[in-house]
Amino acid sequence: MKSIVVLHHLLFFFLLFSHVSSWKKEEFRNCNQTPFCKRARSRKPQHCNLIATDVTINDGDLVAKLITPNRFEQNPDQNSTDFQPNPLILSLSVYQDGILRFKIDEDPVYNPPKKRFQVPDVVVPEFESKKLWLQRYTKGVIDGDSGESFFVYLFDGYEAVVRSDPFEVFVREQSSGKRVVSFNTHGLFDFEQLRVKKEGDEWEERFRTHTDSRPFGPQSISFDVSFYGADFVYGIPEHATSLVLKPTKGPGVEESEPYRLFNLDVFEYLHKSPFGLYGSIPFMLSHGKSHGTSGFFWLNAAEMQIDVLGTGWDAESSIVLPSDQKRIDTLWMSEAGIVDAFFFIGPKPKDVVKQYASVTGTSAMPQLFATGYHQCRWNYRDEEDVKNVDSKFDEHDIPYDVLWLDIEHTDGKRYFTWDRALFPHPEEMQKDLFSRGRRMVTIVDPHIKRDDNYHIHKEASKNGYYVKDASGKDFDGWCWPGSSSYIDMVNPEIRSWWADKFAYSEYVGSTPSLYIWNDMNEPSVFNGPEVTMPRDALHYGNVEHRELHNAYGYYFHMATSEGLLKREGGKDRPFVLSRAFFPGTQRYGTVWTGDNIAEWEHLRVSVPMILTLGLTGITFSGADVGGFFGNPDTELLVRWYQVAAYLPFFRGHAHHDTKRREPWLFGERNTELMRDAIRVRYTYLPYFYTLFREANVTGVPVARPLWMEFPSDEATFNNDEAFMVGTGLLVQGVYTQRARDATVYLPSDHTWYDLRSGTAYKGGKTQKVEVTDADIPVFQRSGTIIPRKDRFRRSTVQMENDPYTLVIAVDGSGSAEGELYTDDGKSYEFKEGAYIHRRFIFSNGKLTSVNLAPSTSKFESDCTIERIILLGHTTKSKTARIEPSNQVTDIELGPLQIRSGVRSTVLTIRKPNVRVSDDWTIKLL
Ligand code: NBV
Repeated sequence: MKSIVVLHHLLFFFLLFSHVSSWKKEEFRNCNQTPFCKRARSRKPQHCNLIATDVTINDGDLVAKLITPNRFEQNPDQNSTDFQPNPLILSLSVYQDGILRFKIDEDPVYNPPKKRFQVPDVVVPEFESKKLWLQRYTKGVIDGDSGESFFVYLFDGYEAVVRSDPFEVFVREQSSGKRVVSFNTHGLFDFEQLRVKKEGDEWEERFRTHTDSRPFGPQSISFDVSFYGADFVYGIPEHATSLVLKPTKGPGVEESEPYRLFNLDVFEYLHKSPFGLYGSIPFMLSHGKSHGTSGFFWLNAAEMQIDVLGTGWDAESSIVLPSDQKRIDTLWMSEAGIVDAFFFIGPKPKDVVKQYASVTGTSAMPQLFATGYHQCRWNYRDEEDVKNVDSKFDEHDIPYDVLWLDIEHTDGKRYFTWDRALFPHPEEMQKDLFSRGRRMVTIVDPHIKRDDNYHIHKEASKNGYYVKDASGKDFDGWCWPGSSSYIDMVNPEIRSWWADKFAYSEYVGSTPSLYIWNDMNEPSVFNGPEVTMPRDALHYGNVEHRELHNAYGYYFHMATSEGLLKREGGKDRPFVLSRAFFPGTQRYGTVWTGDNIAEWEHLRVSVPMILTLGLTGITFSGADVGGFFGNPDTELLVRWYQVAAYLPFFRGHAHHDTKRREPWLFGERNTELMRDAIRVRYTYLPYFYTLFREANVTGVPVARPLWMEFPSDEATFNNDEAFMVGTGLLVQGVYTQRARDATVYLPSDHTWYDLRSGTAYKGGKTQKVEVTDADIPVFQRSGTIIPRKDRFRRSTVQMENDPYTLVIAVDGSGSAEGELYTDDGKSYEFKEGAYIHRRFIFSNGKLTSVNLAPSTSKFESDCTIERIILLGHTTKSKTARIEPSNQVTDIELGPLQIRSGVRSTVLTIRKPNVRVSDDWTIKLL
């Protein structure tokens, strides 16, 4: 019997992987195979005939009923089960800083068969305190309307309008009447109300060999959203596609799929596709020259599909809209849930990301080590392998901070255990790494092996902690360990139990320098429909999986992150990498873009994917360096290091079938190139850390699309081959073989300094710059000051007391500004004000360091500034005086970069040796 089972398992894995050599379209549903999507997509403008009525102010919200005017004539029998449709309830609230939230749900008065799912745990509690308690609305008629409209104040110069007939919600500028963003302008709103199943209703849905019982029938919602003054729309990750979201429907648009948001484990994904990947964030931004930036966010965790409608898609409709405003229309469709929607008025790009962050939270402040380089592979085989890889980094003088272990380190894919034959001394191994300042990460996936001798399974099944199948039994699916069940992370009590599993006493073999990686949390179920959990599976509170699918991985990540917090008594900041994500993920950790391929096009698409994540709240993200599947040729691998060194999360990773590709395996020259790329990253860590802090406070991402920094420079709007790191660095990726030059657009009227040679370029132009194998073009913008640590060390820990270099790039008026943030790099004491935060201001030949931290700050550092590099400074100073000490120091020519072989020299103030924590001024004489 046992051997038959084993054979069956083998056959299963053979079938699973033998035929899957690349992305298989037919394994995933397209819109036509997804009935709710097909229905919504086929509706014509003005389909919706709802009107808003019975408007009142209730608990600070504007509340209205949405009714079908002639519903009584259609079906006067209110007691009949097919009495349809019932009025819906609209409630609209206004929040500080230009945020409008509105919800549309069924009215409980009509006793719908079930309460529809509203996503909890995403909106941060502080958001509620920003609500502006509405007292009143004004009534009026908009030109050419048959019904009334209701106006409420939204923000300085902006108002929200609920139009009664036809029903529409929009935001407009008060003075000009110009619209910003609107809902149901094209009348595509549709809300399938829950009802009791009647005889003859066929609610089951089939896809390939799977049947979805759909016990609650159709319950989808769809509507149109329009962005005004928009040249482009962005956001809604995760798709491997350009930064700008191209139209998916409309005249001249090759009929394509809508952008799908459905968390899936997609094998060998394509580098150009609207299909859903591992995570979902239903947040779209629009940007244009006239209005600026605005945003729309739909908090909903069910499958979603979104069309970007090309100009002229509505040619046949009779809706008249102002023709003096450019517009992009979009269609949003979801399988279940409610309308819980947010408008963000911007009007600047950073305003919109801040507005979104005030709803879903800003990113967690990472520990300093996590911003360094990570080395991963599926798998580092055993303790000796680990020791060997670690020592090679030292032998080759390559800095790194974290070594990762994939699934093979466990005892038969039972997470929280070790394969003791391969890893007999896990604690010693971690301590040994840590003695050189390095950490380890192990993988913990959500599928739990159904093995009665496995303590996690025993407890979970005994306590009823698993997700249930449609019949109420523990859901049993196939994954790495074979037959597996999945913890129901939606329940806070279960999350707390899971979090306890990370206690050192529970996770035997773990130490404080061990951190966690959550993979497969879409969740991936090998034998499930579309490789995931059936939609009719049941969660805590009788919530169907279809209603919260996209949030499952988020809850798993949350519980794991809480575990790391708990094990340290809340002292240390957790580090947890997750593949699946949802709005709010940024509060719990880091994300990577999953199983990419070792191809140039995948290197290229990693940039817009990471920029999009940053725009939608998740700033700490990265792609597998080198590409997960396949073997990169050496040139691609080197370029990948050079680009990724400037992206927030920097980790090399590879599939077990690939050749080893640690940076020293490709000959001396290539080792040197990869070492240089990693070293450059380490020199910029003070800058990155300062930017992570900015993201932590405001929500503005570390890596930014050019248009975020140059919102009125149209040439930047659809550039996704270059990106900004903060306000100061422009990085131009190189994505082709044997590149000898690169065409770089340098925005606005700034001067840009090539950081390889110090050469100054004029902005507002496209420049052709030389490219060698040694690095990619990176420019510092005039007017900025960037802190670096240029001494070579082997990990972030060893850099702790190193002195800084400041690179000042002066603008036309001889001025520049920049910031430095630093703290203990690991604890939460920064929340109590224990940090150093300085603003450096250079003007009139004087550099001043101004304190931005509380004067009571308890964080101390003896770090000094050992060098100040001046780019574009023209006066011929020979010395500089430091105040208040009155000490005089030399100015001479020094090297620009720490990278080997670079000979360019620039004006340098040598050894001012002022402390970063002090107030001082350095005056050029
Ligand atoms: O755990 C194995 C891999 C992992 O290396 C990779 O990074 C994940 O994205 N995991 C997927 C499962 C198998 C992929 C074929």
